[in-house]
Amino acid sequence: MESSSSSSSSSTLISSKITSESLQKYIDEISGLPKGNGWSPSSDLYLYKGFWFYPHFLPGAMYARDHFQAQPNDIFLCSPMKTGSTWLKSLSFLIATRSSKFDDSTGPLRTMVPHDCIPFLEFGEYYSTPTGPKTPLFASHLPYTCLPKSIIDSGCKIVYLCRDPKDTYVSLWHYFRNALASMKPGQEDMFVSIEEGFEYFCNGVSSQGPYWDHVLGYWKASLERPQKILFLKYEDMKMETEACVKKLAEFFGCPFSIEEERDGIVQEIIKFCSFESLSNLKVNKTGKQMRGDQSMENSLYFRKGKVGDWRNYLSAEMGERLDNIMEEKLSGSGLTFKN
Ligand code: PAP
Repeated sequence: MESSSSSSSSSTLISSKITSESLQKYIDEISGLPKGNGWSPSSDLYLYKGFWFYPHFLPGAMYARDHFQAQPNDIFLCSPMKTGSTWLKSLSFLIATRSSKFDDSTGPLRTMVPHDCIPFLEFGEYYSTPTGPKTPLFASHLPYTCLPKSIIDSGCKIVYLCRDPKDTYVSLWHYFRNALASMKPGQEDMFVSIEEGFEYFCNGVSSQGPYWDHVLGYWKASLERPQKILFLKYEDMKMETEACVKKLAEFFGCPFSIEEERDGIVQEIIKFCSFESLSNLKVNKTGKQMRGDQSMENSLYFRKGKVGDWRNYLSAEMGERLDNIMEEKLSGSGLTFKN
């Protein structure tokens, strides 16, 4: 599964071409957007095309909107935050690079956090060029309607991953609180309580929220173009990992051969990408990433990796309330998060 040279050149374009002039243009655009509470006194959310974003997501997203030229063979791994993208990226990276020997293709994942193995569309300013095997894979947290037009026009394939909103919320709250503690020690005390953050989430005010609109955008698109958009849920990936990995390989256009299955390649990929295995790699345990001028621990991407952990943080009533909101918002769509 080879990357088109043009896809790697378009990604390079994003990383290197946000000049201070265009950055200023985007900063001006952002400053004109409606603001919302960003869950801590030091950050605001901005309403862009109907979704709330932290400002560091936006210049890259706007640059991609204006300049990103997708190639038909590019494949996008899209997800709202904290729905399992680290896991999806690892699995997809190994599926796509397995033509080199398995030990060779795991190489980059042994030394780089999975996010650094696949370029992030909207993180132009943070994007570092992957040093491992090239793939046609890109990642994005952007809602469907915020994707650069050329991705849709070029008929690119998209894998979308979402997760039960209750676990997503709990994961999101911990991630931002811990990231604050890691990057600005002491400030985590000013972060919203889990109950307060829940109110914001239920009102749609969360990073790339409303969560239900993010999910619905891709769900509807996947119904319209099922051959181009593969819609996955974290819970299904947990329960039927092998079936999901095979589905991914088929969707990417590189199904596992009978020989590969016989040789246990599918199982090797699953084992290498399991929570236990990835979270215990040195790079993910003790490594750090630069985010602008601040460093952030890679271990923040690995917390528990469990289904149903929300029960340890939210009351049954809170869970029911969010379930009811989702049911109402998704009604008539054919999509449900009920177990
Ligand atoms: P991101 O939005 O910052 O990229 P993302 O990877 O989408 O985060 O989601 C993180 C969640 O996936 C965490 O869930 P938790 O907070 O409920 O624990 C994280 O633990 C979980 N996760 C990370 N790696 C794996 C994995 N290999 N298998 C299963 N879950 C994982």
